[in-house]
Amino acid sequence: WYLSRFSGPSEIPSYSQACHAARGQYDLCKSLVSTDEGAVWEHYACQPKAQAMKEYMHIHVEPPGVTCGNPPERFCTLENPYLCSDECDASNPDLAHPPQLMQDRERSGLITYWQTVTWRRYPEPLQANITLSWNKTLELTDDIQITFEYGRPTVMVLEKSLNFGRTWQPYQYYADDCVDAFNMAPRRARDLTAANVTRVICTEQYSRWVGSKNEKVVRFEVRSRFAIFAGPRLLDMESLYTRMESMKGLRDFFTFTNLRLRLLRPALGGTYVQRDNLLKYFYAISNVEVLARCKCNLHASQCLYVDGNLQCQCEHNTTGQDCQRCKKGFKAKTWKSGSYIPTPNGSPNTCDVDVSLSLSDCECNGHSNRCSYIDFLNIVTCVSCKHNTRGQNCEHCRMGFYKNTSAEPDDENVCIECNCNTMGSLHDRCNGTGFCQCKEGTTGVKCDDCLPGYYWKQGCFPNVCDDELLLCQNGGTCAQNQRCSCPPDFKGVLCQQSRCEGGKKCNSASALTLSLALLLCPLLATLLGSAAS
Ligand SMILES: *[C@@H]1O[C@H](CO)[C@@H](O)[C@H](O)[C@H]1NC(C)=O
Ligand SMILES: *[C@@H]1O[C@H](CO)[C@@H](O)[C@H](O)[C@H]1NC(C)=O
Ligand SMILES: *[C@@H]1O[C@H](CO)[C@@H](O)[C@H](O)[C@H]1NC(C)=O
Ligand SMILES: *[C@@H]1O[C@H](CO)[C@@H](O)[C@H](O)[C@H]1NC(C)=O
Ligand SMILES: *[C@@H]1O[C@H](CO)[C@@H](O)[C@H](O)[C@H]1NC(C)=O
Ligand SMILES: *[C@@H]1O[C@H](CO)[C@@H](O)[C@H](O)[C@H]1NC(C)=O
Ligand SMILES: [Ca+2]
Repeated sequence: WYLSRFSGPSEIPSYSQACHAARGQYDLCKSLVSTDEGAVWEHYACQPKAQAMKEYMHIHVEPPGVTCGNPPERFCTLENPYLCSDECDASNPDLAHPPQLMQDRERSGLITYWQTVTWRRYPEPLQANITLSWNKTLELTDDIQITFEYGRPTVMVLEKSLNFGRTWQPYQYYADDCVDAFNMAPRRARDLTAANVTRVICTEQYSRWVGSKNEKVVRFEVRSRFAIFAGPRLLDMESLYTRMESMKGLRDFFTFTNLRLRLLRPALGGTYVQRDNLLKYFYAISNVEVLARCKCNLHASQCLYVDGNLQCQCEHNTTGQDCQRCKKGFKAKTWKSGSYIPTPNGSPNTCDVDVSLSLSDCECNGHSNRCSYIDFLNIVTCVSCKHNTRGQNCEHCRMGFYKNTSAEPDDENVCIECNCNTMGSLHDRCNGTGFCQCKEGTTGVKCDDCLPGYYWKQGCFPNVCDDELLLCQNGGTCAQNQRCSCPPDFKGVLCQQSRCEGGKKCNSASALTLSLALLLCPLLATLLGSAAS
């Protein structure tokens, strides 16, 4: 039943919230349930259905030139070793065997397969690597099955990567003689127990010669490992899921982002390599079946192929390719994967703004380690933000500071002082790029410069005189745009006014005498007056 749930063509439609109980386990992220207070949403742990992942896989074959047909080449088979009339020719679609034939849908019963060059270069080893990538973390739900035509390899390793191909680890070894090939005792997956289910084994089950038509498939056994917990017919999946929660490494064991097949020695059809007929030794793979589900951390019931990538359709206010983060605005609580327990619906561990639980999880970008709960706003906010920061998460800058957008949010110097010139600016605040607001006539990022037509004197003031429009007249000179310094006979802002008015004789030589006389007159008069009396 478990397998038919996802491997059959009749997938259950995703929109079916009414019949939750009738559906498979963990298929639903939420459902509307009626209570005394009306309909409310209930949330559950949820996971996408398994999919045939070969549809989405990228295949890379190494070394270059290992695929047959370039140049065209003849080959025979182990069953018909002396009838070498078959041909592989990459330039002829009917005779070509490119890698994508490992993942095509075979219509009308015609088997299509990728094929390598033959072992002409014996005794140099005939080896090939096949890397399968999804750019998505996946979880196996059924056996991996690799179908070999013309015999299965006698030595092979299946490897997996959990980090998009940066590092690899062996998943299972395959050999017709495990001790000889890998110095490992031969094991069978079905002999594993709960105590050693995640052990990497070498098996001889899929490598011994039984005739190339009798057994074509090499398996990585997932079902027999599941069966240790779920029973031989996998009826008790609940018990498997419960184990996945409690047993460290069990879930990770079935998790991967890439798979790699290292083909180390082809089928021999006997014990020895026949050097006189090397055209019957090669690898040919007609199908790679990988049934798996997207890893969505129990936060999504759907995984869609969007823009060439598998993407979890995250619920529970989570986000990310694997729903591995809380959505913005829902980070008051640390992110947690959903949980299979308690059965039957698990725990969604949603990222809602559940403030009562979140005080201990105080996120202040490193500028504070104290939060408090504001009851009427129902939010948790940082208190005593340091380093000139402020805000609910100390994510803003205090008045009079602006943010260095190239600095990390937790940088001590993330807020830069505005440093507005106190004389030239309207206030001490600046905008997001550090620009202050300037008074009239003032300019510059910090408002410490004057616009043309203004001069600086504890602020900018309009020019009194200059060399263009506000010229000092009658020979006066402009001093620092602040005032005209006038010749003795003239006065006024621009020296425009003569001092010698009313027909008096007035020249520059007598001006000083006159002004002295004018200055002395009252004094003389006083003196004369007192002498006369
Ligand atoms: C297969 O990959 C392994 C690991 O990167 C490498 O050491 C080996 O040379 C490769 N084999 C071939 C045939 O390219
Ligand atoms: C892999 O997936 C991530 C996340 O969806 C995406 O950003 C990235 O471009 C993908 N890489 C490739 C090579 O498609
Ligand atoms: C796992 O344990 C069982 C019993 O404890 C044992 O028979 C079996 O050989 C072990 N398998 C491996 C691969 O160690
Ligand atoms: C996401 O958060 C919003 C707002 O708090 C809430 O109404 C909604 O129920 C949450 N969704 C889930 C699935 O928890
Ligand atoms: C902003 O931060 C970056 C990175 O820390 C630093 O290199 C730069 O000097 C800072 N800019 C200013 C104006 O402080
Ligand atoms: C700040 O003001 C300057 C000058 O007006 C402007 O060029 C800049 O775009 C402003 N920056 C922001 C973030 O508003
Ligand atoms: Ca095929």
